[in-house]
Amino acid sequence: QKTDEYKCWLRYERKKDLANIEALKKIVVLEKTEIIKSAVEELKRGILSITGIEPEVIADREGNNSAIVLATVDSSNMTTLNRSLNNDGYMLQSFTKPKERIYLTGKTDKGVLYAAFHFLRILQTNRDYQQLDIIENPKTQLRMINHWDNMDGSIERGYAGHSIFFENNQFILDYGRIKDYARLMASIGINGISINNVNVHKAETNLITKELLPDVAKVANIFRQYGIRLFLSINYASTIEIGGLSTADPLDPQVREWWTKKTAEIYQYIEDFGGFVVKADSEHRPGPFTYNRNHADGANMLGEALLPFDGIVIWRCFVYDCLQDWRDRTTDRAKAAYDHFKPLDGQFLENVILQIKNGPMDFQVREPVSPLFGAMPETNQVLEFQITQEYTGQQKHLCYLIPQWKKVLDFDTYAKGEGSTVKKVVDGTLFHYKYSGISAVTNIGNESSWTGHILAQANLYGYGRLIWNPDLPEATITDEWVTQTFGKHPKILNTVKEMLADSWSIYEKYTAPLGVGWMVNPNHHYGPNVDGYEYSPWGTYHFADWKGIGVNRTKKDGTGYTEQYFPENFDMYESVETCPDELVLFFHHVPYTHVLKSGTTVIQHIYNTHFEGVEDVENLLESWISLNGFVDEKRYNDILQRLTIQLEHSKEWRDIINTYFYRKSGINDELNRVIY
Ligand code: GCW
Repeated sequence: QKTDEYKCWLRYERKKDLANIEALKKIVVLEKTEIIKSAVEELKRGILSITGIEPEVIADREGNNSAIVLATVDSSNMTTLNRSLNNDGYMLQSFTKPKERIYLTGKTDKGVLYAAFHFLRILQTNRDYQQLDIIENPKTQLRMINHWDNMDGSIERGYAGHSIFFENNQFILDYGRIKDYARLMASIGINGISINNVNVHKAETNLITKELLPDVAKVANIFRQYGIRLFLSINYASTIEIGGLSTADPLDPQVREWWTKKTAEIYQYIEDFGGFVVKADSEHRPGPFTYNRNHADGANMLGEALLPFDGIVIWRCFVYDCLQDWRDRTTDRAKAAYDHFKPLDGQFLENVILQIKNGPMDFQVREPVSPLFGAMPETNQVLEFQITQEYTGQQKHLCYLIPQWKKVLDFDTYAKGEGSTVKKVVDGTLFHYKYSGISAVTNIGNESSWTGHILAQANLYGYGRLIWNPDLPEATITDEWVTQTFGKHPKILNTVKEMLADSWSIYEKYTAPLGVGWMVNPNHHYGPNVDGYEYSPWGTYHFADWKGIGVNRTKKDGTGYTEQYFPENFDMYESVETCPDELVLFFHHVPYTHVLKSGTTVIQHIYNTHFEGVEDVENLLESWISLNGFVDEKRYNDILQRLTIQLEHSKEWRDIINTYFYRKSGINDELNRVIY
């Protein structure tokens, strides 16, 4: 028996008022494909669970029966619909006369599957299913999930157990679990998943060998039934590690030939293989720099090999000097991705896509948007988010990331004048990219809840829903998730919704202030340590001394990072007057007595937010306790436990940060609260 926490938002809770609906008793299928089979299976499962009705699959072209009708546009002769639907799009329509018919029509069979999940969502969230007239097209083309799973079973930055794919350097092949995973992902529209860590070590380098490809293919087979293409992270130096060559020079003909053959071999096992995800010349991973070649040379070599098969290269831009000297104030890690990649605009093959982290540093609780978005009109771009909460509480703390991601997607780059938002860059419309999309590092593992913190399921769900349509309001996404996960009681809905909505800003309050980031313990990145990364080689500094804090990234007398933005944003960030408070320490070094736009000084802001943050966590805990009896005991207790830990650890953050700045600045808290 699968638990509620395992089923996540596909619980399909019983709804008494839906017990006797004619249309749910029969399913008409006009076309049979593997994916449509999955759609039928899901409808049967969902309808049975929600209504108690066991639908029967029948053939009925004429419409003599009340039924749900599954078809692609072509098989249903609705070819006029073709114009309104993109590749993964679909239509939901219902009629009550003469028979109750509910049409789930996809442009392709994938659309049919998405329509089935949408219909089940309607039933679960008590929306009217009798007056459906909905056309849905995903706005984002590549809707990807990246795993950082290693073959030994560990997950880099994983906070929910071990890998669901690997253990002891072998595939687990728990088909049931992988299938449930594929169902969850398809239900939110994910269409590509890379299954292994971008740091490709020895064991994972072998994923593209004859020994392991049969197992990779088995996972791909499951994904395929749910419209998901499988991707692999590859080792840039594979020609040396497993190819018997002495070089990985991308312009060496032997190297190129090796990749061409290797790629063809992969497609013999997996006909719809998605392609390669590549972390090269980054954090000690090999790459083309060794051979005095650039990233375009490296990426294009792989692109060429994948081109005949419609495969793509997802080349990451997380490239920077991780052996910096902290005394060197001219090197700025924030500038690195832009400096490396912008000059290469237009030099990449058509099936190469650059994957760019949302911010210029590394998934901090607050960062500006990476200036690379919008800066490369001739190069396909994919945005990378991090669902796993590496720097946002590691699934011990509640931190709902949808508000953060929405801010990124809505950010105006001004690349082509006003309205050149990040979402328009990565949906491909601003520059007419051939490929574009959004990726994220997943937060799942093999724990029964998939995500450790049950409320972190909301980040996974919300990610899929948001990238399907970046214009979806946060509240819509949250409502859907809460209702499907915990049922429709208004008290639960309102309470959980509010908890989620505030959680990112709460987390920000008691951790690193005003956009400066870091201040975590090195390596594992959990818990406060103000100077943890201060004198380290990673390029992660706050430059706090007794007078002030922050990184001067201005053109005027700083690192010049601000210049990477288009003029409107350059102006905003360059001047401390117009720089938004929440990022002021990211862009400027200011005295502790600097007065923020909010009217408080930096030092007082630090004290205030850290005290407030802990009080807010107390309130989160109170809110949750008020749901005792409204949520099943297991999930109630589990979440209670996490919130209790969060409260403890937020106090630690408060005290360590406040003490540090009190001692450094010597300035008292205006309210004379206890600072150690
Ligand atoms: O932030 C760093 C993480 C690494 C990660 C790297 C990356 C997979 O701490 O664990 O490596 O980012 O994104 O490549």
